Amino acid sequence: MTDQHFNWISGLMLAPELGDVAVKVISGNRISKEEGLLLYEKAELSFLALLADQVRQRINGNNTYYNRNIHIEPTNICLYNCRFCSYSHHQSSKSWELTIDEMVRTVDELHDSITEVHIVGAVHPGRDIHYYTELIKKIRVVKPSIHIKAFTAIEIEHMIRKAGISLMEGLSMLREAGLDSIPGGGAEIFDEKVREVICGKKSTSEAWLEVHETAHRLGIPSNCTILYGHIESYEHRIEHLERLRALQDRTGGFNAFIPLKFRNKNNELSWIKEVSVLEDMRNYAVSRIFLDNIAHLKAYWPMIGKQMAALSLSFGVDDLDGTINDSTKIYSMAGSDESNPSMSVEEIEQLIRNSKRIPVERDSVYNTISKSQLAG
Ligand code: V47
Ligand code: SF4
Repeated sequence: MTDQHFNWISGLMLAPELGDVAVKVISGNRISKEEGLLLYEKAELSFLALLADQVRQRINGNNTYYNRNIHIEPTNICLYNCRFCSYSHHQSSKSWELTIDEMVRTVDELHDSITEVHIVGAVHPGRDIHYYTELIKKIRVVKPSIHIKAFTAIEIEHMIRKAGISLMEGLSMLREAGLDSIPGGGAEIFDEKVREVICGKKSTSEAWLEVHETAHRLGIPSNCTILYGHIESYEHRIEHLERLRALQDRTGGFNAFIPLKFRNKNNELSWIKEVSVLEDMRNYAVSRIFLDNIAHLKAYWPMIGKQMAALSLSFGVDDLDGTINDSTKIYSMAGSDESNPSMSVEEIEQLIRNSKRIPVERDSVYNTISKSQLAG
């Protein structure tokens, strides 16, 4: 810790225990669950921003990452009926499913500059792993080098269970078919009592963690998420982060953490008021400070809107996901701020430069594809 840091901490009117946390964070030491909770409950937002910024700067310098991707949602027909979900056929007047040929055609028609296809949909009761390995293999044929990031742990657990094989066998099959990584969805909140209320029938937290741990052991990296701002408490959030941090200590397989803000339109939890933007920023900052072993913190801009995503860069965020196309229904139906989520490379880079950060186009595992200049 430098003299400048010391002067900065001494100059703040802090409760002594917050001063101790600040010293730990600035010295690059890990904070405990209790200290994480203290930050959620007691710390001023400006203090959190300063600490989160220190961690972001240490891990990622001034780089802010994005990639060129497309989202495909295969179906809205779902075995489960999560109460926060606005997307599944239970909440909609229409059930729909894309055929393998339709999805492959979408990928085939993509411009070559798209580097990643992200595939997440509902848990279709009739589709098992053989269906999905065929989809991946066919995508590989038309775009051999595209990165395929597909299926939440919940979709994976169901497709493998339905086929009556082990997780290790199923994930190996997906990898051999061409799956490159796994997105972070389906984690929601790990506390089983809260989970029971908001998505009772869905796979357990243990199952979610087991899918990711097994994938990491097979060399398949993944992302992780939290769904926050519904009925959970700060204790539940810290407990969730702690379980992710512990898994990351064992495997190192998580690339990025993505906090997903609960949106309340058109679902069974619509009576819950959405949390404020200040709360979103508090959550980004505490996540950045607590998850010292996950390199990237992603703001999923189609969910919170472009302006809030820009603001989040001052609260620990270093990744804005991708340029994305306009087919993302999971959030638009839940009331996200972007009804037509797409951003051109020029727009995303300008947004990053306006925050005095360096735009870096990345591949799906955070290798640099191109790096722009700060000025602009
Ligand atoms: O698991 C569903 C969330 C997730 C709502 O890995 C909702 O790069 C808020 O996997 N309000 C799926 N959230 C999304 C997902 C994802 C998204 C972006 C990036 C990545 C990545 C993964 O969407 C679900 C659930 O947590 N969700 N409904 C809602 N009403
Ligand atoms: Fe199905 Fe996913 Fe919606 Fe739950 S969140 S009902 S698993 S589509």
